Amino acid sequence: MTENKRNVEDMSIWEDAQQMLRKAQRDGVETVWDRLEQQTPHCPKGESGLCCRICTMGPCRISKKSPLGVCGAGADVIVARNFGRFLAGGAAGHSDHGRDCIEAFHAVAYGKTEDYQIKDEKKMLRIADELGVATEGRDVMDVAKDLADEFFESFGSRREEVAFIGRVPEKQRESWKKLGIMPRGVDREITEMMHRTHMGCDNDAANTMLHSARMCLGDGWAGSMIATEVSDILFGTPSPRKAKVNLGVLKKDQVNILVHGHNPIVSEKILEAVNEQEFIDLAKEKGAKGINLAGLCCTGNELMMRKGIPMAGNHLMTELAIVTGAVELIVVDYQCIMPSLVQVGNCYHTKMITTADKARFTGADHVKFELHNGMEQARKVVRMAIERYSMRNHDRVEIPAEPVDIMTGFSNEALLDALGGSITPLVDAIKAGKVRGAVGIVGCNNPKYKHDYCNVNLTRELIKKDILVIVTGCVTTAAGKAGLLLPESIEQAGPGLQEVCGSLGIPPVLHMGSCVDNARILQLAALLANEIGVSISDLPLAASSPEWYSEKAATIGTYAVASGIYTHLGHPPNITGSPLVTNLALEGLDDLVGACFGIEPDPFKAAELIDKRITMKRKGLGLE
Ligand code: SF4
Ligand code: MSK
Repeated sequence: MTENKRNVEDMSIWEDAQQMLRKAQRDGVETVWDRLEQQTPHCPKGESGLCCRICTMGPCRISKKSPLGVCGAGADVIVARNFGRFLAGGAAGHSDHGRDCIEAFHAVAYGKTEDYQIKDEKKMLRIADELGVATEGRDVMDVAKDLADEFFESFGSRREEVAFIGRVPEKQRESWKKLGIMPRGVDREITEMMHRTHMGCDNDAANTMLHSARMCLGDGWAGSMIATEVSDILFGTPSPRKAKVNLGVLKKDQVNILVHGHNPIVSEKILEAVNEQEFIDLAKEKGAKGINLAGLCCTGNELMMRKGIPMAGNHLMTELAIVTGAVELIVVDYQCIMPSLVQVGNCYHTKMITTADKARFTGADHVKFELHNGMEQARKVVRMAIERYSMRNHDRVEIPAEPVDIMTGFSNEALLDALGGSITPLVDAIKAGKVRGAVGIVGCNNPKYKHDYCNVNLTRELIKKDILVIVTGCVTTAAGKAGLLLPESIEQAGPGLQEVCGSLGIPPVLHMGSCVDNARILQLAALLANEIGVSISDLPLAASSPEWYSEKAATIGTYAVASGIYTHLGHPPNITGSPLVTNLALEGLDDLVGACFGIEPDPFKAAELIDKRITMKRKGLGLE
């Protein structure tokens, strides 16, 4: 193992992370920060998007000396193609997650599983009405069957637009049609991106970028939105509740199980199993005081939003959670799960269990979850965790920090409830300047940054400026650990936001869920725009992903921009090798869709940048 030159204090702002980084060094465990050091400096051609591996006449690297690939493609085309494929990965991830949710819903509707049920029938009927599925006088399961089919249709290739487009303000829909970026089907747009970027197809960078926008809109307004809505139908629509966050949620004297990944289909069953008396008794028989379930990343967000299950950590905390030496088993579904978790687990007694055939990890045990056997498999996994408790070396256990309280569960339904049933009070607060605007801070961690430094400081700076912040994904844990997800944190907000949130009893930073739940933010933006009678791009809104790393985060940023929401990123995607693509992302898209990207690694400067944009939009609405 190479020695890391960075001090642990420079790696993360958190005490629990720093303590575990020191322990990892003592225990000889390699972490993501060590491997980053080994990989640095990164290949400049890859970083700027100038390496093309699309065919075997190449690979080609573009430089001043050789400005064209073997086929004649130049920097702009190569960068646009690479970026298009990068975004396709993100759109596919979210949307395939969405498809898995529909399959579960379909199985429930057709009586093919007893392990899953419709938990929010009211929401299901409301959405059926919204999408034109007949509900009047019909059996609920018949409605569910038709609604499942309707959802599947949004993934196909025979529609002119995906199902939830009706939520988008009309003026905006018209402009998407004119631009040719109306998403027709989730799978269709992803497939078309792969086709367009095959050698010898779309050799016009701007045209490829427009299709990127269309494909990402398909993710935001269909793949992700369906994932969110169906998860609510199957597992319940989140409502405000208390939870706890950081590594302190692990329990020294209990069997600790971590759930990691994204889709609640597996984790909800694990939660049910850990609460079964048979297993609690078994854990006690083995010398533990009970079974403790905690979440990581977005699966953690899903369980926390709906059930108040504690969150152990975000992306960069996943290895460090195992380093506590207190985790018997980590069970994963898919996305954002570092392959290194198997090796880190091997340094302790932690077993990793995979559950999806599409996300297997060499060295992990595979317990395949299917819709007809979810509960049976969950019981198997929980039993395995309990059996491993006797293998724990208690001398190597170190659990840092006391857990921090948070308030979670702000679905749009919950937010509307808090507002008294209508969006009007929020619109009034925006008009009065008490809430100057709203920003969704979303996404990941990246070891290139000091962990959570930007996520936390940007959030703090924005609420000071009377800007309501909504968090999802891994930013949630950052804001939570900083104490910003509690109503008491209004003291850190500007006077207007203090007044509004104080009167509603809500925090100035609202947790809206996981990565796919960014669709909730789109829906909220559309609600606001429709209430005021403008396009989303006219609103004083922004999005930000300060420490992003994943393809999915770039896709979210692109659907936010294409939907008219200015989006700040801490660092650019790998597009800087093409001035055309970079200019389009940073400026040109503004003329087309009313929003663009902004890049700024410093969270304090980023807050100024976002504030400027919000002020401009307020002026445009005649509000300032
Ligand atoms: Fe090179 Fe063109 Fe093939 Fe890309 S598509 S690898 S630029 S020859
Ligand atoms: S898990 S995409 S690291 S937010 Fe959704 Fe976190 Fe980013 Fe994955």
